[in-house]
This record gives sequence, C-alpha cells and structure tokens, in this order.
Amino acid sequence: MANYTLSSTITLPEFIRAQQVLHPNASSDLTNVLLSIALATKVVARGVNMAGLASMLGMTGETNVQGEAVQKLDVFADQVFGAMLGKSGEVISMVSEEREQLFAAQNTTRESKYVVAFDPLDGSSNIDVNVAIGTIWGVSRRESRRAKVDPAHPRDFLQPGERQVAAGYTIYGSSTMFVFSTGDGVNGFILDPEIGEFVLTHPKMRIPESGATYSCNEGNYHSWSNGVKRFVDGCKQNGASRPKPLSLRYVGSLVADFHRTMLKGGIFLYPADKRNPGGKLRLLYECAPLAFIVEQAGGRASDGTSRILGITPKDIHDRSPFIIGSPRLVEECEREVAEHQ
Ligand code: AHM
Ligand code: MG
Repeated sequence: MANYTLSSTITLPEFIRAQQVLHPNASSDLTNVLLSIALATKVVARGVNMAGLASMLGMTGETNVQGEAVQKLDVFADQVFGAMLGKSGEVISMVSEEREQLFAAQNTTRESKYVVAFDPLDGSSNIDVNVAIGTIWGVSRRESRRAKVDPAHPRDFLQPGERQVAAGYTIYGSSTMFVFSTGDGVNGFILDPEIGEFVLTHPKMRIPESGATYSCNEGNYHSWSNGVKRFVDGCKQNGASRPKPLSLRYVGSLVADFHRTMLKGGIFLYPADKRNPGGKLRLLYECAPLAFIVEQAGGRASDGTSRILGITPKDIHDRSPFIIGSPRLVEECEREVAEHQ
C-alpha cells in the first residue's frame, strides 16, 4: 500500500472522459456506454464476491440457448448488464450468451448508435469453486441507424469483429480487473474496493512476442485435427524454435486463461473437436472482443486459417475455433494447421 495514493492515480471514469477529449472518435455517446459497462461490472463484482453468502451459487434448473445448465450468477450478471446498458440511451439492442434472441434496450431511441454483445459471466463451471471468472463484451455501431426497421435487427450484430469500436473484459479474480480498448491501445484497471472505483494499473498493455505457456483442454486431444495435434506435441518438446518445452496452464475460464496470456505471453487455443465441430467458443461475445484486444496489444487471433476479426458471423450465437496469444506462437500454430489437415 506504501506507494498507492488516490491523488496520484487515474480512475476509469477519469480515463474514459480524458480519452473522449483526446480522440475525436471516442464520442460522448461511447463514453456513456463505457461508463455503463464499468458500473455493471462493479455490480457483478459485488454479486460474485457475495454469492456464497447470499445463496446465489448453484443452478437455476434452466438450460440456455447453448444447451448449458444456467447458474444463478449467470442470470444475475445477464440482468445487470442488460439493465445498465439498456438505460444508457446510447444502445439500440444487445446480444447475450444467456438469451436466445437479441433484445432491445430499455431506453432506445432512433438516435441510439450502438449495439453491444456480451458474455455476462464467462467460465461458469468455475463459479461454485471460487476460481476466477469473467465478463466479455464488444461494442459496434448499429448498421440500421437511419433505416426504418425494427430497432432490434440481427444485421446490426452480423458484422466482422474489426468493426467493433470498443471491446473489453473483466476478470473477477484475486482482484477485479477491467481491461478495455477503443482501438487506441489497451489499458487495465484494478478495482479498489474501498472507494468502489477502478484505478489505472496497467497502462498501454502489450503482449510479449512469444511466451512460455500453452493453454488448452488437452482432454480433447484425440479429436483434434492433425495440425493442432502436431502444434501441441511441438509445445512439449525443445528444439530449434524453443530452448525448453512450454508449460501447460489451463484454468477453464477463457478470461483467466486469456488474461495470463496477455500479461506473460503464450498461446490459448480452443480448436474444433468432435463434440464441437465448429469450435466451442462464441464468435460475437467471446472470440471477437478478445481478438480486438489482443491485436491492439500486438498479438494475434485466428480460427486456424483466418483472422478472427475478419469473420462475419451468420448467426448471433455462431461459434469458432479460437487460437489467440503471442504472435509468434499463433503463427506457428497456423502453419501447422495449414500444412497438416
Ligand atoms: P461459458 O461461457 O458457458 O462459461 O463457456 C465458455 C468456457 C470458457 O470460459 C472456457 O475457455 C471454456 O468454456 C472451457 O471449456 P472446457 O470445459 O470444454 O475446457
Ligand atoms: Mg463464455
């Protein structure tokens, strides 16, 4: 605590407002969206911290559109994000992992410019065991702004991830951390619970060129493609490209695995397998926002053959194989995938 004084730090709202002044693209409307997301994040962080005490752990008994058992905290986080973004007045519609259809914001107007896709609580299988979980979100400009269409139109969401104007994630871990980009680098903030505000701790984040860890569910090894198998086999060996084998690190919460990869370098992969022939992770609210962040930090994100940010989803809940991390390792994986089908 010795070197930490609030007067010498920048809080998230201060940072967002300063960005608006410095960068013409970061308009006041986007500022409002980002402030709503930051507020929703704080409410969810409180819920995550209190869940064990407030009977908010466990299943609801429902199954979501993905066919997965819904947890009480999933529902809570989904409702908080939907409500907070919905009342900002700047958002026309939203997509959530927890809802089958996109849904209109509460305070929508014809002038509302943005659509937001989010995974309100990622890493659900880790909720009950006190392991880090997260939230992932991406903001894009609505396509149908001036057209006379229903305010909530799928076409607003079916845009390649490179059109996102902002993206970010929160990790609810040993501390709560908020990381985001508006296309001008990546910055990270830790929540100071005493004052209830995020404070800038990781300015201008860059992912290392390479790293010492690979991260994947290796239980799926036998149903991967030959290229992916060869890459992962290579991670365990030393040779010309690496002096010693990489270490395996896998939390099973995408946000936690990605965050470690961002800070320390390495590679995360969730390739296609027999159970998930199109990949498991969702393009719109898992892959595209993290791809936006990683590219802004000097990293790379791919489905094995194409850049994630170039892919146009056909459906709001589309899935994709996902390979993300340090550029050298992702390129190495792409080479193996291209050469060994
Ligand atoms: P969720 O959004 O329902 O929590 O599912 C996504 C999670 C990711 O956080 C994680 O990378 C992956 O699923 C883990 O899957 P598996 O248990 O198959 O390894
Ligand atoms: Mg998820």
